Amino acid sequence: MSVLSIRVLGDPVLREVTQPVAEVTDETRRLIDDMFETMYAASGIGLAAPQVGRRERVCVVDVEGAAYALVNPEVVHAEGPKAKAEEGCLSIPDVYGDVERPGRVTVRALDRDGAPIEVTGEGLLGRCFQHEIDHLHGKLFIDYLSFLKRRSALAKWEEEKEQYPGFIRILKPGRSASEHPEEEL
Ligand code: K2U
Ligand code: ZN
Repeated sequence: MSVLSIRVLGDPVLREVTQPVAEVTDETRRLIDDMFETMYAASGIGLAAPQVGRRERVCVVDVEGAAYALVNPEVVHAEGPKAKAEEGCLSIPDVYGDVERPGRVTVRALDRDGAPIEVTGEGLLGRCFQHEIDHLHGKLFIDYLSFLKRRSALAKWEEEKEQYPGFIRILKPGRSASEHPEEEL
């Protein structure tokens, strides 16, 4: 398994709509495993394939130990009172904003073995499902911000992005911020 580099805002791949996976193969499983390792190295709770420069419709999630590999995921049901919470994105480091989303969603997908699954998530898990599935359709959390808040977020990103030449964020294998807070990932 490998820790991959993360593409950051400005890389056009983050705005592309991903391709459905026709068959879950060993190559798909290798991508999934690398995405989990990359997500953990970045102290994330979710990661979508475009964030590592890939165009397959695949994402991974791990919220408080509830870990899912989702191939061709789609939200088939959204309900409950809408909830607003602050979001960030591994592809837009150090930029945050409040996003309102349905409180509970049901997602249909294929798992790492290609078997159909249906999972319902609420709270942070439900939000993560929605954030990652948005990535697979070229949508980012900043797209939900008001005009003024998006302008402010993008102004901050104009400063932050200088740290990521080529829109590439390099991570250190096997390290998460919590283990090495003194080091920049
Ligand atoms: O896709 C990503 O960039 C990973 C996102 C997933 C996410 C964002 C907002 C809300 C829920 C999930 C995060 O950057 S992972 C970082 C993180 C860690 C703990 C709690 C929230 C976000
Ligand atoms: Zn994100």
